Amino acid sequence: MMKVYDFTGSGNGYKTWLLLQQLGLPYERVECDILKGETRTPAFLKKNPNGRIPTLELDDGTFLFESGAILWYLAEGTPFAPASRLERAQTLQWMFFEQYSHEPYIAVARFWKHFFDRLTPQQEATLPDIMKKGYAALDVMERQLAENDFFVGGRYGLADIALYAYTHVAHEGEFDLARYPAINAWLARVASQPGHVTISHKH
Ligand SMILES: N[C@@H](CCC(=O)N[C@@H](CS)C(=O)NCC(=O)O)C(=O)O
Repeated sequence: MMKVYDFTGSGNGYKTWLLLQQLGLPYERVECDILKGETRTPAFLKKNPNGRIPTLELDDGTFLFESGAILWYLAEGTPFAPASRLERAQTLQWMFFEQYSHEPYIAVARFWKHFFDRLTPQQEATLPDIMKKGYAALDVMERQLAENDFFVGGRYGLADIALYAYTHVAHEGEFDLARYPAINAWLARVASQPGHVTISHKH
């Protein structure tokens, strides 16, 4: 059975097992406490040299890391990954956007505010810039979703899973989503997909 190395509350981890749930694939979830450095041990670095969750262990013992790569591997040949060349590229376009322009700001602000009681002086100093860039990513999403029900091809797919993970908990990073009607309507559409489970799902 595949194993997902994960940390409770991680949006990156959530992406992978949300898709596994929706595909109806069995998996074992292995909790790794990143706050205690459990992904930085020599044993874990043999699984993922980058020392992070999510990491997927395949049945043959191969390890895959990076949530986007794991999503792509799991979705290949299923309706979650589009078949056309253009829609595949558009899916990657939004997944790269998520990793470069969205996750580094929205996930980081949420991590600092949700997992720690107080910020370090350095975090306090960089937070305004992080929030500004997070809002810029939400503005981009709002523009796309004002015209489209889902990110690619009018259908729920990998790009939606990748972007849903941290957008739906952005309020935990104190982002105000009230000003984004199209994002809110999309969040509800994603949450109503068959097999959807929440980030606090009990495995
Ligand atoms: N780009 C990576 C980011 C993975 C990542 O940052 N994981 C965090 C938790 S959400 C982690 O494992 N941090 C522990 C550490 O850096 O030691 C992905 O999408 O999988």
